Amino acid sequence: MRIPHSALSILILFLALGVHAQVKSPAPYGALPSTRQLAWHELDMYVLVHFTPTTFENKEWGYGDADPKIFNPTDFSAEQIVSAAKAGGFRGLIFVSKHHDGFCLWPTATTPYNISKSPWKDGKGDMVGEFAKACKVQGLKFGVYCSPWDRNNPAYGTYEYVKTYRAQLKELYTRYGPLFMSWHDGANGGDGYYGGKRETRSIDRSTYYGWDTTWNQLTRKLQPGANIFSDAGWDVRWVGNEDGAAEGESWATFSPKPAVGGTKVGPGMVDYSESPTGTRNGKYWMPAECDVALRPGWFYHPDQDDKVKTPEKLFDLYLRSVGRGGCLDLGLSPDKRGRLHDNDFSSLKAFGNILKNTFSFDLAATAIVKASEVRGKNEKDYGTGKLKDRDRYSYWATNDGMSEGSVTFEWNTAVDLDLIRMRENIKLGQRVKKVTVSTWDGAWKEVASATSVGACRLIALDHPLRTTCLRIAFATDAPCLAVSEVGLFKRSSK
Ligand code: FUL
Repeated sequence: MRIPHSALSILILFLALGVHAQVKSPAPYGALPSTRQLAWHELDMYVLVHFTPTTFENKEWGYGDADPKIFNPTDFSAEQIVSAAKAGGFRGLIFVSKHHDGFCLWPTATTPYNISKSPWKDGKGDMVGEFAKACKVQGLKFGVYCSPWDRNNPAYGTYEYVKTYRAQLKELYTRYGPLFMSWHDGANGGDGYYGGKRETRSIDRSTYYGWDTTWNQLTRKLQPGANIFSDAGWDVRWVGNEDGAAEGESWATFSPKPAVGGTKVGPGMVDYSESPTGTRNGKYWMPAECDVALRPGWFYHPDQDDKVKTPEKLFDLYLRSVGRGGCLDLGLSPDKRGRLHDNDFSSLKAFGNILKNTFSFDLAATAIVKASEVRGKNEKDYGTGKLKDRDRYSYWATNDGMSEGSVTFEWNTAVDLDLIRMRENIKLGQRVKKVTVSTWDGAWKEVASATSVGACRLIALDHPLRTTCLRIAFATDAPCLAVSEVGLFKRSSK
């Protein structure tokens, strides 16, 4: 029987598709990130800018009684601050639109204690707007921090103030375009000016603010792309310290527990003991934000001009935050001019150069790469080429039932490397529980190891390694591996 040519082509196509159809894609494992969290992971680093009357008082926490007239920057430039962040490789900026002192940096209808009472731009300025605009122009994402604690507001402690706080968020959410983050601090209640009463007011953190209502009815509705940051999420958790570092073993998954004596979790109400590590196979996808200031304080103080973190220190923090699957949130402190000091600018720029030069050349690209196995022998969808393509969501996978696997890299001539970057396809969850790095020297010799991987794991070797053959072995509790990147680099000192 003669089969018509067209039917034959269809048959061939069908068989070809059939072969691939046999390989089902891996099932997701455990808690998974949302679209807004995936976008957050892709940022890696952003900055947090503190600039309020507190800067002009040379304090860290304004009491709420500063005269708005002292807020008068002589040479404010959102462009300068945003361009410094950009030169440092930061992809977003959060502006402290209101700190604990209660002064609103935008012309709000919710309190007279705001920027319209300052001489800056004759009371017609809007600093939140200036930062939002500069970020848009320079391609950085924009977010806001609005302190729940307000040491100026006479109504603080009553329901009236909660309504005011919500109205402030509503203004911020509706005036400045899409936000990548809404940042909610845990510092709450205590002494303050409170409209002249100068007293101590305490609130019940678990009931006072009504966070569920605020976040459900305002944040999620008006800014669905904004990640909610607090001590325990909803989207991003505080890492539990202000040193900018997660633990060596760090999971994006987290099962937050109430602090001792409490019943709820939320801003200022969490047992921080697991915040730096997260919870392996935890209930929620709630990765760690690692916050730390470029200077010792969050606000500018002239006597800290020589205490700006060096580019090398920033790179070390990068390894401990981004390199442990979190994001680095670096505090920037404009001075009274409304600009970053030269020392801050130079450090950021030099750090950005180190990052660029370190990651510009991937030695994995020049290697012959072999995997212990490829899922369904389907090189096209799950082969080792996916490890090098810089797509965070394409991946090399093993077959189901194969919870261990390795990739080897071989070069004709020896290469020098001291930094290994690995990523999992986190759309399928955080799966890897162990990584072992070995070189071949007549036998495999282990040179480094790690536990968690997730969105990014950087292993910095103590000494540069000269080798022609490197093996990276992974293990998981999930039915199979789904690794999206292995990059091999040599650190640059500038
Ligand atoms: C803390 C605040 O109390 C600090 O003043 C600063 O804003 C920092 C980022 O968060 O908890």
